[in-house]
Amino acid sequence: MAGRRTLTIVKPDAFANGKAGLIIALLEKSGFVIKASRVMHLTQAQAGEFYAVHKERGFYPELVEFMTSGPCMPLVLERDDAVATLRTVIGATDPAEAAEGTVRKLYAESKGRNAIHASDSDENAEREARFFFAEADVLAG
Ligand code: YYY
Ligand code: MG
Repeated sequence: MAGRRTLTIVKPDAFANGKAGLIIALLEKSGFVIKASRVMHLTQAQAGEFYAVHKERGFYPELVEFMTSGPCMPLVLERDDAVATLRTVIGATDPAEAAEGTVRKLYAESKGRNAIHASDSDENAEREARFFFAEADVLAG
Protein backbone atom coordinates (compact mmCIF):
# COMPACT_ATOMS: atom_id res chain seq x y z
CA MET A 1 0.00 0.00 0.00
CA ALA A 2 1.22 3.50 -0.83
CA GLY A 3 2.51 5.42 2.18
CA ARG A 4 0.85 8.32 3.97
CA ARG A 5 3.94 10.56 4.23
CA THR A 6 5.91 12.64 1.78
CA LEU A 7 8.51 15.38 1.88
CA THR A 8 8.16 18.71 0.17
CA ILE A 9 10.33 21.83 0.00
CA VAL A 10 8.93 25.27 -0.68
CA LYS A 11 11.84 26.62 -2.72
CA PRO A 12 13.70 29.97 -2.54
CA ASP A 13 11.87 31.55 -5.51
CA ALA A 14 8.55 31.13 -3.67
CA PHE A 15 10.00 32.94 -0.64
CA ALA A 16 11.46 35.70 -2.82
CA ASN A 17 8.07 36.14 -4.51
CA GLY A 18 6.04 36.10 -1.29
CA LYS A 19 4.19 32.94 -2.34
CA ALA A 20 5.23 30.51 0.40
CA GLY A 21 2.02 30.96 2.42
CA LEU A 22 -0.20 30.58 -0.64
CA ILE A 23 1.59 27.38 -1.59
CA ILE A 24 1.17 25.92 1.89
CA ALA A 25 -2.53 26.91 1.81
CA LEU A 26 -2.93 25.03 -1.47
CA LEU A 27 -1.24 21.96 0.01
CA GLU A 28 -3.63 22.02 2.98
CA LYS A 29 -6.60 22.53 0.64
CA SER A 30 -5.40 19.40 -1.16
CA GLY A 31 -5.83 17.38 2.01
CA PHE A 32 -2.28 17.37 3.34
CA VAL A 33 -1.61 17.75 7.06
CA ILE A 34 1.70 19.29 8.17
CA LYS A 35 3.65 16.92 10.40
CA ALA A 36 6.96 18.84 10.50
CA SER A 37 8.35 22.06 9.09
CA ARG A 38 11.33 24.35 9.34
CA VAL A 39 12.62 27.42 7.55
CA MET A 40 16.29 27.24 6.67
CA HIS A 41 18.94 28.53 4.30
CA LEU A 42 20.68 25.53 2.75
CA THR A 43 24.45 25.44 2.51
CA GLN A 44 26.10 24.44 -0.77
CA ALA A 45 27.01 21.11 0.83
CA GLN A 46 23.43 20.44 1.93
CA ALA A 47 21.90 21.35 -1.44
CA GLY A 48 24.56 19.36 -3.27
CA GLU A 49 23.92 16.28 -1.13
CA PHE A 50 20.14 16.55 -1.32
CA TYR A 51 20.24 16.64 -5.11
CA ALA A 52 23.21 14.26 -5.48
CA VAL A 53 21.12 12.02 -7.78
CA HIS A 54 21.38 14.81 -10.39
CA LYS A 55 25.16 15.34 -9.94
CA GLU A 56 26.06 14.42 -13.50
CA ARG A 57 23.32 16.53 -15.10
CA GLY A 58 24.13 19.84 -16.79
CA PHE A 59 21.65 21.75 -14.63
CA TYR A 60 23.16 20.57 -11.31
CA PRO A 61 25.44 23.57 -10.58
CA GLU A 62 22.59 25.97 -11.34
CA LEU A 63 20.21 23.90 -9.20
CA VAL A 64 22.58 23.99 -6.21
CA GLU A 65 23.15 27.72 -6.67
CA PHE A 66 19.40 28.36 -6.82
CA MET A 67 18.60 26.20 -3.80
CA THR A 68 21.19 28.15 -1.74
CA SER A 69 20.05 31.57 -2.98
CA GLY A 70 17.62 32.18 -0.12
CA PRO A 71 15.47 30.51 2.50
CA CYS A 72 13.46 27.40 1.80
CA MET A 73 10.96 25.40 3.81
CA PRO A 74 11.04 21.60 4.04
CA LEU A 75 7.82 20.02 5.32
CA VAL A 76 6.71 16.48 6.09
CA LEU A 77 3.14 16.09 4.83
CA GLU A 78 0.56 13.41 5.46
CA ARG A 79 -2.53 12.14 3.63
CA ASP A 80 -3.64 8.99 1.80
CA ASP A 81 -1.42 8.09 -1.16
CA ALA A 82 0.84 11.01 -0.21
CA VAL A 83 3.66 10.72 -2.77
CA ALA A 84 1.55 10.31 -5.91
CA THR A 85 -1.04 12.85 -4.80
CA LEU A 86 1.56 15.52 -4.06
CA ARG A 87 3.24 14.94 -7.43
CA THR A 88 -0.13 15.60 -9.07
CA VAL A 89 -0.74 18.71 -6.95
CA ILE A 90 2.67 20.25 -7.77
CA GLY A 91 2.46 19.62 -11.54
CA ALA A 92 5.15 19.05 -14.17
CA THR A 93 8.75 20.14 -13.53
CA ASP A 94 8.44 22.84 -16.20
CA PRO A 95 5.58 25.23 -15.33
CA ALA A 96 4.94 25.70 -19.05
CA GLU A 97 3.90 22.03 -19.11
CA ALA A 98 2.14 21.97 -15.73
CA ALA A 99 -1.64 21.45 -15.56
CA GLU A 100 -3.97 24.28 -14.60
CA GLY A 101 -4.37 24.75 -10.87
CA THR A 102 -1.10 23.02 -9.92
CA VAL A 103 1.44 24.69 -7.65
CA ARG A 104 3.95 25.06 -10.44
CA LYS A 105 1.44 26.38 -12.95
CA LEU A 106 0.28 28.98 -10.45
CA TYR A 107 3.53 29.96 -8.75
CA ALA A 108 6.68 28.73 -10.55
CA GLU A 109 8.86 31.10 -12.57
CA SER A 110 10.64 28.59 -14.79
CA LYS A 111 11.84 24.99 -15.03
CA GLY A 112 14.78 25.79 -12.76
CA ARG A 113 12.99 28.15 -10.38
CA ASN A 114 9.91 26.00 -9.97
CA ALA A 115 8.62 26.83 -6.48
CA ILE A 116 8.43 23.37 -4.93
CA HIS A 117 10.09 19.97 -4.53
CA ALA A 118 8.23 16.73 -3.88
CA SER A 119 9.57 13.23 -3.23
CA ASP A 120 9.07 10.77 -6.09
CA SER A 121 8.74 7.48 -4.14
CA ASP A 122 7.93 6.25 -0.65
CA GLU A 123 11.56 5.24 -0.19
CA ASN A 124 12.83 8.68 -1.18
CA ALA A 125 10.15 10.37 0.95
CA GLU A 126 11.49 8.56 4.00
CA ARG A 127 15.13 9.31 3.12
CA GLU A 128 14.42 12.97 2.33
CA ALA A 129 12.38 13.45 5.53
CA ARG A 130 15.36 12.10 7.49
CA PHE A 131 17.64 14.51 5.62
CA PHE A 132 15.86 17.47 7.27
CA PHE A 133 14.17 16.13 10.41
CA ALA A 134 15.04 13.96 13.37
CA GLU A 135 12.41 11.35 14.16
CA ALA A 136 11.41 13.30 17.29
CA ASP A 137 10.71 16.45 15.20
CA VAL A 138 7.99 14.76 13.13
CA LEU A 139 4.56 14.60 14.77
CA ALA A 140 3.35 11.05 15.41
CA GLY A 141 -0.06 9.72 14.41
O1 YYY B 1 11.13 16.04 -9.41
P1 YYY B 1 11.15 17.36 -10.12
O2 YYY B 1 11.53 18.51 -9.21
O3 YYY B 1 9.88 17.63 -10.88
O4 YYY B 1 12.27 17.29 -11.26
P2 YYY B 1 13.67 16.50 -11.30
O5 YYY B 1 13.79 15.92 -12.67
O6 YYY B 1 13.80 15.58 -10.13
O7 YYY B 1 14.74 17.67 -11.17
C1 YYY B 1 15.01 18.29 -9.93
C2 YYY B 1 15.07 19.78 -10.13
O8 YYY B 1 16.15 20.11 -11.00
C3 YYY B 1 13.84 20.39 -10.81
O9 YYY B 1 12.79 20.65 -9.90
C4 YYY B 1 14.40 21.64 -11.41
C5 YYY B 1 15.81 21.24 -11.80
N1 YYY B 1 15.89 20.89 -13.23
C6 YYY B 1 16.35 21.84 -14.14
O10 YYY B 1 16.69 22.95 -13.72
N2 YYY B 1 16.41 21.53 -15.47
C7 YYY B 1 16.05 20.32 -15.92
N3 YYY B 1 16.13 20.02 -17.22
C8 YYY B 1 15.57 19.35 -15.02
C9 YYY B 1 15.51 19.66 -13.68
MG1 MG C 1 12.62 14.88 -8.61
